[in-house]
Amino acid sequence: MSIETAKPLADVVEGVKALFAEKFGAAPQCVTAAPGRVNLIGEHTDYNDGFVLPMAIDRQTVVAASKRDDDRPVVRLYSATMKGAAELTIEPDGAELPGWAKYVRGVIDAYREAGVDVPAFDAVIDSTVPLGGGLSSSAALEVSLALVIETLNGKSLPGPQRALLCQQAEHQGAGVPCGIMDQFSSALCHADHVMLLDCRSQQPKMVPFTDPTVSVLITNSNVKHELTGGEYAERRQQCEAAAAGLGVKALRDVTPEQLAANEAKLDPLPFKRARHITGENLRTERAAEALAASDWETAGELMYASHAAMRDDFEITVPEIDKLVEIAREIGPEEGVIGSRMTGGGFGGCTVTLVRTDKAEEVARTIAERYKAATGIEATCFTTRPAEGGRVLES
Ligand code: GAF
Repeated sequence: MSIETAKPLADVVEGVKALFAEKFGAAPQCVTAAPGRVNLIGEHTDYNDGFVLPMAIDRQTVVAASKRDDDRPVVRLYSATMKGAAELTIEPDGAELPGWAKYVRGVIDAYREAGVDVPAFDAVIDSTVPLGGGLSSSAALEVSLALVIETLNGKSLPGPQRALLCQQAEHQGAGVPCGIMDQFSSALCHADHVMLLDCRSQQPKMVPFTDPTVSVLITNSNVKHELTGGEYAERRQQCEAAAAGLGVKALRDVTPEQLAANEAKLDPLPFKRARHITGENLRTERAAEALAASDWETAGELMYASHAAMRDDFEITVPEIDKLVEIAREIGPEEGVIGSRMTGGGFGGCTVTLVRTDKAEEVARTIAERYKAATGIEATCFTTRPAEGGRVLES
């Protein structure tokens, strides 16, 4: 097993342009790209008005597009990733769409509701973001499409507004009541930085992450991650119920000590959920400080503590994911592992592990081997450094 490498961005761009010419008979007017993200710490805190610490990964969704030159008010799409086509009317018509095209529907509707004129266009989409791995492939699609709409009608929106419209797209198009982390990451992250986002003020603070001796290893458990399954919405409701029980606007407003002192006000389940959130907010702020100070030992401990809280209190991990973190911890700092935890919404997907760069290949190999032996499943691993957020590549 070796660390996977993705097709370079330049090759993906050439590929979508060539496919666009083949499908639609001309060169595209614009090409946009938006990345997936990995969250280093701060899980399920975003919709609790709390803190998250994601970074963009160097896996992207690329879209080539042109305005249509006839009168049909439609968007024609071809997805190289899904090997399928879809046609959408600009005005929503309730037509059944393939899953991936619902995100496009969501973006078009969100922009129109915000008063943006969405032109009829043709587009080809390709992506190197793993699908269903908790790495925000949907946010990458939304943000790259949002940039197409803005480019084709000649009006660029501020990044935070773009991210919020994409969040609305996810709510309406996919029916997932997500927070703001994924779309803010895909729209606003910078290369060589992680983003400490206060989800209440919606003010991102960029924290440099440039130490070449440390890399981010992403390990896909290849256990499917489906946020539309209802558990995500259920966690969100449980957090809101806990905040109501404590008489606060959001769990952001409660410290772990205040929660402990008010345990009697909550049923055991909302109490456990709140214990994860209140602790995770603190851990996230501390991890941002540790990262900025290259205090890797503290950062690693915070990641393990975060994982334990997601497993025991928030109950969003699965045995395969717990196994991956356990293996990483067994490998330990001597052999290059700084810290590890599940990343993303949960119920499968990926772990994020901070590793010593010179040992990354060996760590990935050991994790994959031991994981295969324990579960019978092939993990896939790749390393990444903090990448650039969504942008227009050609117009
Ligand atoms: C998913 C959601 F889309 C995010 O908003 C966030 O809540 C995350 O799960 C959990 O931290 O990715």
